[in-house]
Amino acid sequence: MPDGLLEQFDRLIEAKGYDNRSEALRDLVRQALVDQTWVPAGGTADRDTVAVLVIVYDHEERELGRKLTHAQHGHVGSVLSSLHIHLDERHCLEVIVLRGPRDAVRQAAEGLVATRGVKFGRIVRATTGEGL
Ligand code: NI
Repeated sequence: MPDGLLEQFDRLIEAKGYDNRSEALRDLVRQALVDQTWVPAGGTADRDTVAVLVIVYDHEERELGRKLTHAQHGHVGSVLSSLHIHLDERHCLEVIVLRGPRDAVRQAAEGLVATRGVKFGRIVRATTGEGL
């Protein structure tokens, strides 16, 4: 590895609080392997996986609260749990944990984020940890 690159890497891992390069490298490799399982062209469409979804929406707009709850019931095999927080009189934040075959989880998560009226949506493409 070029010296300049290694120096930058050492500064990065110190800033992130790693004890040594090995720890940091292990995390980078694991992250790359998890990311790879989510690549659409990968042969892992049926792989058991986990995703965490965060959405913020106005529950009074277009009956959105009801629609989003209805959509989650439609994916009852994938939705493991959800946490609902009333942020103010209108806005809600939900954290939804999904598990199941990769493409089913992806479809459920992306469908919820794409629901009209959702103001913020972020999907964390995670893993069951198996094999890492
Ligand atoms: Ni609410």
